[in-house]
Amino acid sequence: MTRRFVAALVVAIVPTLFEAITPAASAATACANLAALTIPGVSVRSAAAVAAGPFTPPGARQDMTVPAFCRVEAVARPTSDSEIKFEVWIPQAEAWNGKFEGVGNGGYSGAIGYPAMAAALRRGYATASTDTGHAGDDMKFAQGHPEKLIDWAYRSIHVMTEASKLVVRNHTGRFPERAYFNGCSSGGHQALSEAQRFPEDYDGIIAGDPAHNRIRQTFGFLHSWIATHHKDGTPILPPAKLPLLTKAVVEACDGLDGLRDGIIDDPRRCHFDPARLSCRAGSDESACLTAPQVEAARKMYEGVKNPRTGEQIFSGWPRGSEGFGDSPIQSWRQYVTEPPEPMRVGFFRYFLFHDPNWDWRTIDWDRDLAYAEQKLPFMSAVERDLSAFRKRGGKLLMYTGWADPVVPPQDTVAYYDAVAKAMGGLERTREFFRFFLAPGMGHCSGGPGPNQFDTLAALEQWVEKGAAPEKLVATHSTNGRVDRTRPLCLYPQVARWKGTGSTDEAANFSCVTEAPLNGVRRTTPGTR
Ligand SMILES: [Ca+2]
Repeated sequence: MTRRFVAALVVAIVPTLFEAITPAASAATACANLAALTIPGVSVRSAAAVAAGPFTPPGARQDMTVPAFCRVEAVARPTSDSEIKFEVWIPQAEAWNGKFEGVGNGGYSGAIGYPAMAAALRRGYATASTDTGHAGDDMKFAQGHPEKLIDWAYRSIHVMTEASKLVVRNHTGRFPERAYFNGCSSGGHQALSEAQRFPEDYDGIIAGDPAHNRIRQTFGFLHSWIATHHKDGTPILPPAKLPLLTKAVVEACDGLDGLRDGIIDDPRRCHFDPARLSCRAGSDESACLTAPQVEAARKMYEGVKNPRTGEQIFSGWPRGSEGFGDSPIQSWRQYVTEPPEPMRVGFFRYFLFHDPNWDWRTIDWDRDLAYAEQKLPFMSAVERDLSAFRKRGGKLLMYTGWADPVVPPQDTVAYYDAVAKAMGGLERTREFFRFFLAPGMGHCSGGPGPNQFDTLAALEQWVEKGAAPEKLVATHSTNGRVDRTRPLCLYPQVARWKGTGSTDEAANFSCVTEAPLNGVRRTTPGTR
């Protein structure tokens, strides 16, 4: 053995020994050493201490303010075709709360969720996020790459979670005491997938507006696009007609919950018919709906049925979600009326039929749905039996917006009802899985209803202190100023004004159980 080689060996070993004996060693030194980690199937690309202050994530236009942390960039390759990029951020020893928070993605992602990681870090969490195994939101990534589709569907979050806990352990000298997952939209899908498939990964899971009924949701998008476009692909419902609809819906149904506050508490109780906005002969067509527009809106509310069996394939979108805000995602614009082709048509072209020229006009709602559910069942996360997650002591907190224009809340309600039925009833299910609906909230945030609330704080209390959340207090802000607070009640309870005091203050509301719905279809069958 040459002297130089021995010297190199000593240099390589000494920091490892030093770190093992004194876990509170200089964060900068220990962080850089993480580059030499040898987790099977994982390559660490870089490990470096980041100073407190402004941090500009890759690809971002704006910087974020962060506390000092150890930044680890890594790639996981569970299969030869996998390339799952992820990052692990670990606070400095004195700032670390001893816990880990995995954060979720949006859409088909292909991007690490830096803002959510920064939020976790500021709360003292070690945190991780992944690009789910490909770059960008384009669905072509899975063309000829079935393993990459599995990585996106569920594997990336799991391998990120397992590897990240090891990275945290090797940096701090101990595994996180608790692990939480927090995601909305596709992140909500990931959250439910973790509870169903990898119950050991997380002690507590937050699933927001979950797009977990993915296959049927995609059929729902296709149906909604066809319903709102002419055969030549031109839109039937122009942008200006959407707020017109919401305004009329709210006028018609706001009072059904007993309080005229601009919010429809439960859109399932609202049966507004768009024909009430029908244009009369000679009327100004900008302020009314033409016959095709009335028909398009009706189909949006009705959802898609199997023409052979009559089965409801996927629920329609709720009344009140048509156009309640200026942003395209605060209306049907982003996912339904504005895309030049059906949203997620790539599912059919690249995932299902392997036919890049597939024409949406050829859809067979019966045969093609059966084929999709047979070929790609792993794309959805609709398992109702959560007993493994319950058994390990896991806690699951789900929420959604009653005015969500992207993921219909009726489908989320249907999933919770189905789980409650499978898991021994509502009371037994609430022991580990609680659901909160936010009236007037859009997709994950925004909307006329109170839409900001701290799910992580509630989940921490539940997991760590055994204090199960009975309600969440939500706020609504205008131009950064809170102008209304309201409790979000434990499903199926609803918030009712006590009859005195301001209707803008949560303290003046109580959570009550309402009479069950009559004659209203409550569930989307076949969510499995
Ligand atoms: Ca109301």
